[in-house]
Formats: sequence, C-alpha cells, structure tokens
Amino acid sequence: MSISPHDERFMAAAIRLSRAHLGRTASNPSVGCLIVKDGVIVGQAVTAIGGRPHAEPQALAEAGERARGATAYVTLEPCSHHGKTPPCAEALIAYGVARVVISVTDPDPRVSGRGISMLREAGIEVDAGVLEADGRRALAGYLTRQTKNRPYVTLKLAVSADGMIGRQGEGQVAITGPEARAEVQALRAETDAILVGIGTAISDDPLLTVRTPGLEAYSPVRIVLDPALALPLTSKLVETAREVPVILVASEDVSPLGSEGGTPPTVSDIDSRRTALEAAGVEIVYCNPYHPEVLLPALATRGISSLLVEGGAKTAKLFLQAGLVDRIQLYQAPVVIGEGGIESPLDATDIPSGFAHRGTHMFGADRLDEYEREN
Ligand code: AOF
Ligand code: ZN
Repeated sequence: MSISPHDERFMAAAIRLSRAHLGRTASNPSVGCLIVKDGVIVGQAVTAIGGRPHAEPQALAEAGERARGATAYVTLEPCSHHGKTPPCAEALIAYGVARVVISVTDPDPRVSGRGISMLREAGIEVDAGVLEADGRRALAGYLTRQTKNRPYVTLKLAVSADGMIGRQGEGQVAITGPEARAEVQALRAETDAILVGIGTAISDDPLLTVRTPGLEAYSPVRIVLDPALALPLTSKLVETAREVPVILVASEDVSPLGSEGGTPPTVSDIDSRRTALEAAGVEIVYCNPYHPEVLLPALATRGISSLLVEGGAKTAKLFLQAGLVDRIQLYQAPVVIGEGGIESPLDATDIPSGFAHRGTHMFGADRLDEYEREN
C-alpha cells in the first residue's frame, strides 16, 4: 500500500499528540501513537510523563481487540529492545496490527532499524518516513542528543522596535506583552533546561520558572554561566533552588572576579561562597563556561535533550559564534527603549547564514519569527 492523504492526516495527529509531553519524559523521547481501524481512531497515547510506559502499549491497551487488523501510526520507530519495558514492536505484533506507519526511524543503537525488521518479519506492512520533517521537528531534542551528543539549542530573543533587548543597569525591562510571555512560558515547559549568563542573572534577578497554572511542575532546570560563582545568595534563583534545580557552570579554576569589583576575592572567599551556594541547594558544575562545545555534551550526558538560551547579549553571541544554535525565536515588539539600550546581538536583517525562516506568528502586538538551522 502506498502513503495516502489519510496516512498523513493521522500522522499529523500523532505528531500533535506527541508534543503534549515534550520536556516531561526525561531522557526518553515523547512519542505519539494512534491505532486506527476502518478510518476511526480506536486507541491513542503519548509516552507517559517520566518516559514510561512507551506510547504504543498504552494505545494498544485502549484499542484492545479492535487493534487486530488495524493500522498503527507512530512518530518514532517502535522499540525492539528489552529495556525498562518490553519491546513495543512485540506488543504491536501480539495485538495483531496489520500495518505500522512510522514518521522517523530511531537512531538509538539498540533499535535503529531493528524495530522495523521485527515488524516486517512478523508479516506486518511497514511504511516509514511519513511527514518526516514534522516528525523530526517534534523529536528534535531526542534526535540531537542521540546523534550529536548535545541538546537541541533554541535561542530566544525579545527585541524592541529600536533593536534593543534591555536597558543598561535597569534589570528586567518589559519588551513583549502578556501574550508573547505566555508563549515563552509554554516553550519553557516543553524544554529540559534554560540557560542565562551571570550578567543577566544579576541584573534581572529572574526566576526562569514556568508559572502558567497547571504547568508549574514542568519548569526546566535552570543553568547560569557563572565563572566566578558571583550569583548572590539572595537572588531568586538561589532562594528557589530547592524547588526547581539550579546549576552554576563555574570555571574549573574559579578565577577571581574582575578588578571592577575592588579587591579580587581570595581562595577562601570562593570556598565560602561555594559552600553557601551548595548549602542552599545549588549544584556547581566545573566546566569552561565560555566553551559551549564542551558544556553541551556534559548536559547531554545528564539526559538534557533541549536547552533554551534566554540571554543576555553576550551569552547569545557565545552560542551563535560557536555555531551551536539550532533554532532562533525572535520576538519583535513595538516598544521603544531609547537611551541606554542594550543592543540585540541579532535582528531580522542579520540572521546568520544556514538558517531558514520557518514562520511568523503574532502574539498581541508582538511578532515572532522562527528560524531553524538547515541540517
Ligand atoms: C517507543 N515508544 O513511546 C518511546 C520509545 O529506557 P527504555 O527502555 O524506556 O528505552 C528508551 C528508548 O526507547 C529510547 O532511547 C528510544 O529508543 C525508545 N523510546 N520507543 O517504541 C516510545 N518513548
Ligand atoms: Zn517502546
């Protein structure tokens, strides 16, 4: 059988469903599965929160007997390995599914093609690659960690009409309106970790959590590039470190603070700050904060598949210059900052080469343009 428009419609629905648990399945991908019998959905599921059970056994259980002779639509190749749960390919076979339509094949070396061959060997018809570009987008975090050993990186910038991202020495300045801010909260909820530089952490004193009612439990891990452990103990990040994890990325040699702050701290200053931060529940990771190419694999090893870089200008530049941004979300607001503005490292006219424009959305008076790295 060849791919029909029905197949694409059901796969689009499976991909939409898979997005429901993005950022909530730990290091497992959030997969969507529909069981369709005679054109009717008889079972549907997404990988459970925490990562298990996988999508297929849940959808099959809902379909029950109706799964016999049905078509299963799965956003990722069904697993073939005995991991923490039995192979999903075996479950599809056991329930008597006649056809399996897959969007993306699984790069996990334990699966990688074996899921498809198990199904075919059992006489099941398999079609793979359906709506693959959309499927890959929904699985971007998982695929990037599996194939590049680093998280998928989104850079989010909110820029004023005069090209500024804030005002010097003023802390948080409202640039976008409430609709755009709600959208950013949703983005945080589907992302594993969020990262800012120490400059932003000090001047804005941000919380970086998800406050949308119902999604509070899905705040990302908060990471600050803080070479010299300068994050104040009285900051909101430190004060909430027991509720939502905070990781400080400090230089391996914890270099003294620059000369601007007066006398550089002594080793014992640093030691006492380290002790106090750790006592407040902050985790300190020693890794060169200026080399994202070293930091990102370290984050991937901890199971972090997606990272949102939220500022400031220096941190954005650091990731852009390292070529380690996969997606740019550029919000442009009608607000004018004027005198003392901090210039945006990027605007719609100088998006680096290699990025394709993926779409424009309006949130109130603010315009979001999304760019995605091509490959
Ligand atoms: C599926 N359906 O819904 C998901 C899959 O640690 P385990 O045993 O849970 O296995 C993790 C691997 O399972 C993961 O790397 C990926 O290959 C697959 N995830 N597979 O059939 C699902 N979430
Ligand atoms: Zn599975």
